[in-house]
Amino acid sequence: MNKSSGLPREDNISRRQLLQWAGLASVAGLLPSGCSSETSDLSSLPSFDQPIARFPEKVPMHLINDRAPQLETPREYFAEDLTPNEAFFVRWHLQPIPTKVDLQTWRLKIGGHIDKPLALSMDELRKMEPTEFVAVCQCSGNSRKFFNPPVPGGQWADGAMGNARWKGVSVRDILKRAGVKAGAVDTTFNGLDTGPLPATPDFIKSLAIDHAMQPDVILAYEMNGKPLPLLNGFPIRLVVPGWYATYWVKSIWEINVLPEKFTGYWMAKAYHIPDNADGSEKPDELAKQKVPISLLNVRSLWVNPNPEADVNRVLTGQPVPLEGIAFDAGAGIKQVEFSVDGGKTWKGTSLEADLGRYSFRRWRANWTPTQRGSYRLLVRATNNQGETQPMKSKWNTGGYMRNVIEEVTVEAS
Ligand SMILES: Nc1nc2c(c(=O)[nH]1)N[C@H]1C(S)=C(S)[C@@H](COP(=O)(O)O)O[C@H]1N2
Ligand SMILES: [Mo]
Repeated sequence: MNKSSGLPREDNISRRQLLQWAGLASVAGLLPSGCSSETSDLSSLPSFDQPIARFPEKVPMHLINDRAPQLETPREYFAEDLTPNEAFFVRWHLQPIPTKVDLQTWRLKIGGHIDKPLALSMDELRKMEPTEFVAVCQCSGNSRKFFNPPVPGGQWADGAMGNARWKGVSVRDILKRAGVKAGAVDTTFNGLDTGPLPATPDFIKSLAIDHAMQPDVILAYEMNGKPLPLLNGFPIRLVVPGWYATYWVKSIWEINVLPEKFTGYWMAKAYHIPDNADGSEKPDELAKQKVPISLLNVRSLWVNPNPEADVNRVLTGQPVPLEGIAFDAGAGIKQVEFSVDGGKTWKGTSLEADLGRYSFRRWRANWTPTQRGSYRLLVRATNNQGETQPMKSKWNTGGYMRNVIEEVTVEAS
């Protein structure tokens, strides 16, 4: 266990372990032909101080951890509005993770404080009225590697997020079928992963019953028009639009309604943030009151120029196409501005097609550098509630909710 957070240990990357996992996957018949776990000579991705690995159903991705798998989406994929399933980031806490699910025997069980316990097959779920929308799935610890002073946990750059079209069944419709009893308080969601020891707390998250009954909280069986990859939660995962991905429980097999608040480890201890407006604290003055993380804060990220490139060269007098994405918890992006003078003055960008309030919103602008030299470009999003991004980064021990204004340096010649 990790000393400070109590979260499962983040092992050092070892090739032996990667091969073990790949071996396990191939035994389960999951490793498509041509897949390899070699960490060399796999792709032409730009330099990044993280090894590259190829897992079943995935393109080569940045390997943050291999047991349990944590794979980061290379930034290039954010040039697409919908993140391809094969490049969608992966994060599991507990090993073993599901490597095979047989839909013949798989059932979704609904129990607890309800009138009628259910065990639904995938066919039955697919017969129910579907709901479909685009939403960002972002890990609470996205961009954690930029925290200063550094904090323990997966050292993600900005690729622990993805945007997908999710299709599935409202949790509400399922709970209505089961008949929620009066006095229901919480709803728990349990994935097929269990952990190596009986004492390891099972990965179970909960939503207040009123939240679970919101029509856009769904059990998704499709992602971008296809079944979910196993690593992203096949056969169904919870989609909680606007909320951090820790609630988006993968490979769900059990839902329970409780007449009291759920107090399991993953709600009572893990993924807590300081109980203040921006979830921040100081390294030498840690917050005394903490609360479970919930809504995404507003962010904008550069796609071009690329902050992870070794160098971005541009020419004076030539327009530079600026491009990136912005998103928030669902209020919607009002405007995205950029600055080329370190934040003294800001110019607008144009927002592209609106794919829905929970989606990435692409922005673009042109900028023509007039003088040679180094420029620090900044980008700042503001949502429809007036929330925007801070100039100075916030800090917390969890390494959560980073949304400082992102900068990228370009060299004009
Ligand atoms: N069953 C299960 N679901 C889970 C997790 C997990 O460890 N087990 N991790 C959560 C966290 S913290 C994140 S960031 C997302 C990652 O989703 P992805 O792997 O599809 O990108 O899954 C969430 N759902
Ligand atoms: Mo996460």
